[in-house]
Amino acid sequence: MKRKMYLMLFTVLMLTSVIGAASCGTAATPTVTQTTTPTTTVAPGPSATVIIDSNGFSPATLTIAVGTTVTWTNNDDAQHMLTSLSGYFASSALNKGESFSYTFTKSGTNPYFCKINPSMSGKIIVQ
Ligand SMILES: [Cu+2]
Repeated sequence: MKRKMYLMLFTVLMLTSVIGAASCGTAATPTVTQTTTPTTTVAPGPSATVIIDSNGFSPATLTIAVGTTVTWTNNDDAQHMLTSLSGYFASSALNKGESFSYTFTKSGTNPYFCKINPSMSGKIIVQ
């Protein structure tokens, strides 16, 4: 009677270790097929939009995280030309419907103005 109990316990232990070994083998498979992502690939960061119209830049002050790409779109009939005071970016003269994008990689405050209408100014705060 006692011997039968040991035999049963032994069988259960054997089965458990076989299942354990099988699941171990399955879990190890993805590691083998895993590919390394090239370090040169830059993940697309968040984006933000500034609209240019006859009233100026909207929003005039925009706060973003490092890595954000800001796209200015001219919705005005007149041409506008973005110029960064820090020299980080400068667009060509943008006609209505045209856009200019710049990705901010450094934290800081970036004032800018319109070279065609210098009274138009804005600020991008990068945190
Ligand atoms: Cu302008």
